Amino acid sequence: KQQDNQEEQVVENEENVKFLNKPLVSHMYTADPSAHVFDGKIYIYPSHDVQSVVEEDDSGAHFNMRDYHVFSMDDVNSEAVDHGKALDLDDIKWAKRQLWAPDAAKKGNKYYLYFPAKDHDDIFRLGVAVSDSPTGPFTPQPEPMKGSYSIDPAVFQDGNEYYIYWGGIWGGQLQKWRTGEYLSTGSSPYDDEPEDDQPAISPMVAKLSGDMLEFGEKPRKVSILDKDGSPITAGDHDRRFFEAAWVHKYNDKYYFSYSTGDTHNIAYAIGDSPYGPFTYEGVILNPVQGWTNHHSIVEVDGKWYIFYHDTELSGETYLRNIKMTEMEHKADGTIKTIDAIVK
Ligand code: FUB
Repeated sequence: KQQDNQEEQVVENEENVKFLNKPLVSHMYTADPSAHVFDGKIYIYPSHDVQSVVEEDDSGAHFNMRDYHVFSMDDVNSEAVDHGKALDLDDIKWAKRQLWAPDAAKKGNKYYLYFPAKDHDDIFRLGVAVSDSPTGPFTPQPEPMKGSYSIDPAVFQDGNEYYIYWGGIWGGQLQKWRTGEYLSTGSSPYDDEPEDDQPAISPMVAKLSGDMLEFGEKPRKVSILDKDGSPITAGDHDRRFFEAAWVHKYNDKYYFSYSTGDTHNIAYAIGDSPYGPFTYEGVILNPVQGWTNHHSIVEVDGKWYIFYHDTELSGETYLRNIKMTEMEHKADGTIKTIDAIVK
């Protein structure tokens, strides 16, 4: 029965051929698309993947990105327009390498680009850059956000409040911050993880300060719970948080979605507050081509869309291309699982 349902969902999703399996950008490699509607237009803030001379390793050092471009779309059926370089690594004093998955927010007439990068000690920090335009250029702050660490910032606006979520394990270093300090017990990114039967490492959240440039409060852990109220465990690789946090609100519920990393799902959990706890519900997007899976979810003209990436154009896991497809909330508030694998 469950299999029948899954097949039904796949067939329904295939009807949206307009969106499926079509790279939105093909003149350069793009990944980790964070999409927003600002002033009636879709803006996409992706990573800019490049071929690197850095050798591939388990910490993802070969994802050695050096700048960001911003793209816009007039509507979901129009082409993604490249607005050129919006921020360059050379202009970020504190950052040494690896400009990973960014996000953006608008407050008043200003636009804020949030991004992770390794500092000069090779520790991931989060930075902010500011612009008067959604497409940049963005001027980076001279220092990373105070007390920030790890990767994949995502900003969610709820009324007048802005919340920043972040974190990623393994190459994203979140497991090294379990004590509140950076502690590395070994050279492998897999060191420092909890035992399999212990609660998984939690992503983090904090309200942003009024000026959007710092955490406005002490960061909190985001709990992802099983239906019985117990935390998802570190050994539960099909469901535990890995990276790529995103939050959207639907019918007054908060949906926390994320990548499960080595099991390649975009999974989600539902809660009653932006701080959580969130109860695990299921998979939004089944594994796509390539190792990483990273998404954003946005409402455009009353319909919901998921932006994601795969490796259709290159076949290389670190040279990705962004895509989008429609996403549907069912009457009971759960989300239909999407299968977007390139066949
Ligand atoms: O793009 C570099 C990293 O790969 C991102 O920060 C992760 O989410 C994964 O997509």
